[in-house]
Amino acid sequence: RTLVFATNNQHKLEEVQAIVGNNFALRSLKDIGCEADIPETGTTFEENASQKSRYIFDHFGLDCFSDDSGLEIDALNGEPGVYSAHYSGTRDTEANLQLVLDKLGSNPNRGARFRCVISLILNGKEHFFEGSVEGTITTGRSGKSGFGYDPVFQPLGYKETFSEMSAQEKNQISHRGRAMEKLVEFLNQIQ
Ligand code: ITT
Repeated sequence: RTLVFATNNQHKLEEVQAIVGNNFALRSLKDIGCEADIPETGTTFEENASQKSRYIFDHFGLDCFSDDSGLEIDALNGEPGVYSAHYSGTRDTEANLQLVLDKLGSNPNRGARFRCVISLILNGKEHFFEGSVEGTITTGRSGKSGFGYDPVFQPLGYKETFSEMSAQEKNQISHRGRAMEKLVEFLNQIQ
């Protein structure tokens, strides 16, 4: 089975490729010649995930899935949430991360979660898969691997941030790993 993964985020693509392995072939937006900046105008992960997968289905007629994800911080009323990719007004990871640290300051309430919603369109029908991981926002950055807010996110029950973990360790407990696990299980059941 071949599926398009509707993302422009190379890190998401690598994480997801490692999860699906040889189970099915992934095609990127580049592979199908899609250079459009797919509009994301929703106010929920579900809406944005739908917009991305529907765009591919409507324009290319291909089976596909998309990932909309982000970081929800309790003390910031769930921000950055759907605005995680451009919280500071730019897509600069450093600036976004620094804004989160500045807004939290020395606030002792540092609870947060990563959420991921996947929209799969198979034969024109949409299915959703969700995953989340609880944790805390550290006071400074630690680690080099991963992407986005990984250097400041410490999952519950662990002493390391996502950036201090291997890709495999992160995938085992992450929001994306959990959502993808459900998607793979669904595909295995119907084929
Ligand atoms: P696509 O829409 O092209 O898939 P994107 O990066 O714009 O790529 P989103 O709109 O879903 O994706 O924004 C997700 C943002 O949330 C991402 O850019 C990171 O800032 C953050 N994020 C999501 N998952 C993350 C993870 O596993 N580790 C660190 N940050 C993450």
